[in-house]
Amino acid sequence: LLDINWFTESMAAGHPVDILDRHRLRVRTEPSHGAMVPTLKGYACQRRTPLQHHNALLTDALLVLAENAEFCEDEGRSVAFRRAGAVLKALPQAVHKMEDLQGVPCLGGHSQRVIKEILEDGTSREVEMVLQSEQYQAMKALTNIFGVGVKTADRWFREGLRLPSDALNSGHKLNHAQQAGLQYYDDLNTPVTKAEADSIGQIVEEAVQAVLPGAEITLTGGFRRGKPTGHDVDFLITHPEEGKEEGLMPKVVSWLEARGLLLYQKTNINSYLEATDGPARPPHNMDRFERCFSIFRLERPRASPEQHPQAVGEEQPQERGSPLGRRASESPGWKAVRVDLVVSPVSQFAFALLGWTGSQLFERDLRRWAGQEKRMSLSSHALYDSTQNRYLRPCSEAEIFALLGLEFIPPSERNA
Ligand code: DCT
Ligand code: MG
Repeated sequence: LLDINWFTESMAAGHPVDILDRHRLRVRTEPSHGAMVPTLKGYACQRRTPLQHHNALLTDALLVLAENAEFCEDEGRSVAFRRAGAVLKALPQAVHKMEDLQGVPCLGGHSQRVIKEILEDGTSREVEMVLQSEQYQAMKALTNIFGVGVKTADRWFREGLRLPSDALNSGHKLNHAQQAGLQYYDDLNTPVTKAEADSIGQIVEEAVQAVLPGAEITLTGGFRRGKPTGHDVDFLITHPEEGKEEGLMPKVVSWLEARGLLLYQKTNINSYLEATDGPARPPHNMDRFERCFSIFRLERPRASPEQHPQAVGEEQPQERGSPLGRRASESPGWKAVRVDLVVSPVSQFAFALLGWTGSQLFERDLRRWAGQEKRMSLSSHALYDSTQNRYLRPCSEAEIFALLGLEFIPPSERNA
């Protein structure tokens, strides 16, 4: 006789189920012939996803399709390709044939066709076509401008703009973020290293201690997950005494500006109030912490002439598409770096830390798991249990995972 709990758990774990006849079901708990990992689970927050994985050829291809779908404002398709890529990152070995993927969840028909073609021919025609397409290349270049989202880039593309320099010469009125995005385009599209993130961390630490002794800063985002580089540096700031953190950001910003360390900044005030906002998540899952989007002016460590041979007279080529692009030789002393500063009251710190550590897909699946599997609502501020009609008050990331009925996944394995 069937133990229904065992059966549903096996289903949830992704084991294939065969219907033998109307009285008998068989759950295949052993890998069927050739299958590698039939037990990978369907939500990214149930899986361990290391930074280094074995299927980069496939995940890079799926990422191109995900980006392209995003450029076409087809979020559903984009997420489907991202989910397919994410599940491949969690596999313990390289995929060589389609049978290796038996029992692996999250692979839709389109993703499977692309994977099959790459396994057989080495490349996917569709991916190659996207990479060659004028639209993809232009959208990529235009959305790489800080301050330019998909909607703006799409409008510009329809008007005939292709390169960042076109945006500059088009006569469009650009907002401050876009102006900064164009001015520092090359630097902002050069990955930020961990060493640079650490240097910025020291500056932020000094600024924060100067204006609020006892405040604590934590490096979040990709660097907390162990990435060696990132597109920006994310910091979370709090103070062990609730309320002390109020009004902190403008003071930190003033301290930094007074020392000429900021090339750009825009601060949003904290607008989260549990009593008025309630457990529903705001649109686009944006949190409502006090947040500063900034561009730091980071002094470069002095290099000896051997390390920078071009410094002794050689011209550096200017990159194609670099609009106001400073040449490295024009201002070799510093680099523009995107930095996000977020202030959280200590009572919300665990949620903020979990929400700001990512990856984006890991976060998305945490929220989806909470809602669909647990009837809870998770944000970067709070966890609300709709069954008990009350907020739960965990004090650490580990407690949040436990309340959600999930095994704790450390940051280094949240790279979905
Ligand atoms: N985040 C999220 N949903 C988004 C955007 C961000 O949950 N739509 C969270 C997860 C990561 C964190 O915020 C910081 O965002 P990014 O800096 O964009 O991501 P990252 O993982 O730090 O990537 P990178 O290393 O390129 O900065
Ligand atoms: Mg980041």
